[in-house]
Amino acid sequence: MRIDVLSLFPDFIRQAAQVGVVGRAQERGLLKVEAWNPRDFATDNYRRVDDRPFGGGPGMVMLAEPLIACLNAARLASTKPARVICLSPQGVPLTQAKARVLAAMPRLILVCGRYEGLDERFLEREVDEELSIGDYVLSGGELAAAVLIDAVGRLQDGALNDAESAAQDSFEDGLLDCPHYTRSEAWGTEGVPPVLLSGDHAKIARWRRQQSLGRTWLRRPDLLEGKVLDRKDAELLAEFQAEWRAGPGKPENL
Ligand code: 9D3
Repeated sequence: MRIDVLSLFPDFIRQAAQVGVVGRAQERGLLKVEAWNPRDFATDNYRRVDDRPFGGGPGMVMLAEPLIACLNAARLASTKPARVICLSPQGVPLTQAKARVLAAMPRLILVCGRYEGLDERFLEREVDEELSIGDYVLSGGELAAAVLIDAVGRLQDGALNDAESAAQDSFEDGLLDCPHYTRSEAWGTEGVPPVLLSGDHAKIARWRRQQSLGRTWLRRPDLLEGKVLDRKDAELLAEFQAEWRAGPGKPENL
């Protein structure tokens, strides 16, 4: 898969795409990330990429022309058909389901906004969809693009080791992950749920599933909303809820 990114901070994108699983995917030839700077395609003497908004008001808007020229140059770098995505606070939310769809595409071109945003006509004419990464305010689209590249890059065939396998990911079955523990010099086994030290693998699997269900209920009840639990899961959650209501009863204890 190929991902081209239009950004006024191309070095940030290049750096981000060299880290961890995504960096390794690039080294393995599973993914190619290339960054393009719209400023390199500005034609005036000042290399301007922004201007004041029609109608007045505070802030600046990204000019269409440098973006169009930059997009055309990026398109010509490969014959693969590309889906053009703008990272924007006005976009539909990025989800794991969306990441899976995008990961199966041969090529994406990501457009990162700065200032107050892009000229709406560029969005209408050149952009296929707008994506947001959540309901908080960033100062530009670059971090959001890095998030999308990470989510999509790790889904490329061969990007993950067996241990990292995407199948066991928290969001792949719509639940939060269970707590994890390992050896500690300072704490020994203090505070480790005894079941994890019991060696009873069926009991351990049951405990982990119950923790996943319980934490999802406490922290992300929205994830349980549209979900039908089978008999076993419903039982595990009911038991968790009973214990939680009897016990300290505070989410911060989880
Ligand atoms: C006047 C209101 N604006 C500033 C507070 C709107 C605004 C413009 C541009 C807010 C943020 C941005 C820059 N953000 C992104 O480019 C962005 C983003 C985000 O802010 N949150 C979540 N996902 C994304 S994807 C791109």
